Amino acid sequence: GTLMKGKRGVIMGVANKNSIAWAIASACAAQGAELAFTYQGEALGKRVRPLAESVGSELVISCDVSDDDAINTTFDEIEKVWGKIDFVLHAIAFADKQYLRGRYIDTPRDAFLQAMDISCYSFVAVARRASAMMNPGGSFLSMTYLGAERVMPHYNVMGVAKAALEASVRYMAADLGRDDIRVNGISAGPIMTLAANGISDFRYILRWNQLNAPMERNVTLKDVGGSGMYLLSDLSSGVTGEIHHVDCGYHTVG
Ligand code: 0WD
Repeated sequence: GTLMKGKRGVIMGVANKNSIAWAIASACAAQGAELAFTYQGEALGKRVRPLAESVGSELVISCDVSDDDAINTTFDEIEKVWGKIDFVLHAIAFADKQYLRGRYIDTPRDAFLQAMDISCYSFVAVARRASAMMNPGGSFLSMTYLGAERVMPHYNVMGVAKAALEASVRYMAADLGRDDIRVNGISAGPIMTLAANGISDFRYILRWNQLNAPMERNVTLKDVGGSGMYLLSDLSSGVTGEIHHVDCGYHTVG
């Protein structure tokens, strides 16, 4: 396809081929988008580089989003090569695994702040820097989960961080709308990725969703890839400040 021909975007948060970021990146590349990738740490860099090369990407940059200097340096580097960009995917979250179990109220201050910093504030910091080099018609997208809206077992501090992320999406959409830049989130159903592995009883959550979702199955990487491509492309040109559920309908019943 050619739906994203002529568009340039930055993909943040690929850890491996099962990452949601990679699914969305592949869908965008298949529609002709030109991509840059950022990753956290050299261990992941080794996994990301071949994936990036497979879609013809030459911009593959290390960026720890808890570091403002790293964010600025990364986008400076991209600006030097491309000048302008058209979209950014933020598919990054982190909370200390130790607190993705047990009682939410036992979350210590430092673990709370770290989850908020990496899972919510980083999207704001990225959008501030990246919007300064974004063409009109641009699009920002982040990833969230139903645990932002309701209590889900073990999601705990991440649910609170995702609630803040979803509110951020709405405020960011208000800030950037006049520049014809859109900001949205996808609330994905559970998918077995590296990050999901950190949540205890994740297999049980997958099974529960499969049994109870209207579509009687779990969402696939391909499902999320397609919806992500839509929100990053001009197909969704009138959509902003939206949290779009891609969960086989589970949010309507669960
Ligand atoms: O069921 C799921 N997998 C769902 C995931 C359902 C709904 C939402 N999501 C969200 C996640 O919360 C996250 O925001 O989707 C996003 C992508 O997650 P993923 O694809 O499930 O997970 P993964 O493939 O592990 O990629 C997330 C990556 C990290 O991987 P690990 O597992 O090593 O933490 O986020 C990156 C890292 O590569 N990351 C960072 N990148 C830059 N700077 C940082 C950081 N400080 N921290 C984590």
